Amino acid sequence: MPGVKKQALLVVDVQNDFCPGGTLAVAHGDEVVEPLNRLIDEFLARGAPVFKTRDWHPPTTKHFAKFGGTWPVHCVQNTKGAQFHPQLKDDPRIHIISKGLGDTDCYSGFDETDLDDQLRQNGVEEVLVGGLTTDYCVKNTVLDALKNGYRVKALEDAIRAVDLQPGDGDRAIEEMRAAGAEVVASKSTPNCRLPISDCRLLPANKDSLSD
Ligand code: VGL
Ligand code: ZN
Repeated sequence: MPGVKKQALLVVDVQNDFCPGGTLAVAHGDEVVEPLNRLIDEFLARGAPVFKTRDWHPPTTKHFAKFGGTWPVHCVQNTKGAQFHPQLKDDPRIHIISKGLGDTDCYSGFDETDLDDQLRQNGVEEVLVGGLTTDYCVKNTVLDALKNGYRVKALEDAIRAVDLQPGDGDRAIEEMRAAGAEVVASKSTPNCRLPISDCRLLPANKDSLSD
């Protein structure tokens, strides 16, 4: 249908270690779960693709401070900290993308993964991105998606920042916007149980009609 972009939802790193109680906990990280669950339901209901990325590090990696990197040990493969938040919707139709498998930081879901191939195979033109963390993996995933030619909507109420330096999250939002991402409220995005071709007629989705 002309003017309608095929969308995918990208849920970035909503894992225990980035949530309160985790080893790299982000303030209010768990608050992204509710808006993202709503969108996961909506996307699945209209047959649109949903991707979850996960940080999936080996026990020894230069990503961790104790081996020369930046971060406390987090999201080690097959540990509880690497599991998705227990309340985050699970469904066999959701594609899982594991990243950070070696010594490189891999802050982007596109870094050393087949995410771009999978999006292309699904005919995706626009991605909605939410999750953790605003200033690292969300930002880098958004910037790479733009570089790879996708339209991007960053879900402002469904992301949270590490804020190693105060203001990092706000600066990351400005960087994403400057690079061409739209920064939107998750509720302004398609929210109906009709196929996308009917969904676009609802007032809440008028923005997906323009271009
Ligand atoms: C992330 C720091 C280290 C992220 C991953 O998911 O944003 N941040 N590893
Ligand atoms: Zn990491």
